[in-house]
Amino acid sequence: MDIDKKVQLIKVPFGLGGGRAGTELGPESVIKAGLLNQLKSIGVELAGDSEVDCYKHFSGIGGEGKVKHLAEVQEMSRQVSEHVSQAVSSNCFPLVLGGDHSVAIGSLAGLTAHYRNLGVIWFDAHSDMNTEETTPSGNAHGMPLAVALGKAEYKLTDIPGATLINKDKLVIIGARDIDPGERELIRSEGIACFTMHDIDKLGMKTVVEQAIAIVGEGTDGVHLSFDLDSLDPLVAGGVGTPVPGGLSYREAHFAMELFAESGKITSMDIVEVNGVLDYDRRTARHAVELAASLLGKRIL
Ligand code: HAR
Ligand code: MN
Ligand code: MN
Ligand code: MN
Repeated sequence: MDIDKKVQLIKVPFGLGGGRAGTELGPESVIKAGLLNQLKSIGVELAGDSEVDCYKHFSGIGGEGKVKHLAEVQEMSRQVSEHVSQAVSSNCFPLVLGGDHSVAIGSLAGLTAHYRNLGVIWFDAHSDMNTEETTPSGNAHGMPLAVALGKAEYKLTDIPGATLINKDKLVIIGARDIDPGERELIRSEGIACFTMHDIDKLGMKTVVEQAIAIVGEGTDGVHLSFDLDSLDPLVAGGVGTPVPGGLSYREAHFAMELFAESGKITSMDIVEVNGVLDYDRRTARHAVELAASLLGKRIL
């Protein structure tokens, strides 16, 4: 990133897009794990922080319809979009602390209001591309990319000022749990998706180079959305939907350093840290380290 940009912290204590209680504690958890001190120690200045006023209390009851808590997800996204948009207007780097991954709907909406050609890097065990028709769970955190690409009924363009993201400027990294409807969409749309298998074969260095080649050209901003479940559950077990066979801490950390070196990333989400399941805060501490590395922390 542009190191003289200040970071605007946007806390989104929202967990209704996921199926388990605890993700709404994510922002608090990541801050308690030392985010502010980390940023200070690497010389990143904080412009300020704001908290999105959303439904803080988890309710397992889903409500009507194919997607649980859709109305709440939509209202939260609209608000996150405003906060993110405001941060970009003030020439800040938005750092969004979720919350479950549905908060990224709001991030992407706020970003596309400013960047006409936004690139998106999506670290995740999942591909988050289910529609209302294909979702096996009804949980909105499995849908943000379908919303952003305009493939679901609920579309990013339902949020004032937003435009859809470009499927040719989206790269998924770390996937290993893809539903049938998502697989079809990834194939038919030709979306770049580096699965764990690809990472094993190519190595993280090549994967990141290829990702940067895709999003680095013809974009005016690049958002990096980091779902902590991209990490292996043995490393980061404090997430709601763990999937074995994930990224090592070392791979993820190296990827953040490489993206930092590219100077291309203009915003970031940290999502799916579950404050209840992450009883020893290990996952939150990893999140802090990874964010710091993306923002320019150097070992030497
Ligand atoms: N694909 C599954 C579904 O749609 C699981 C999605 C889990 N999503 C997240 N975000 N944790 O990546 O329900
Ligand atoms: Mn996700
Ligand atoms: Mn995930
Ligand atoms: Mn999850």
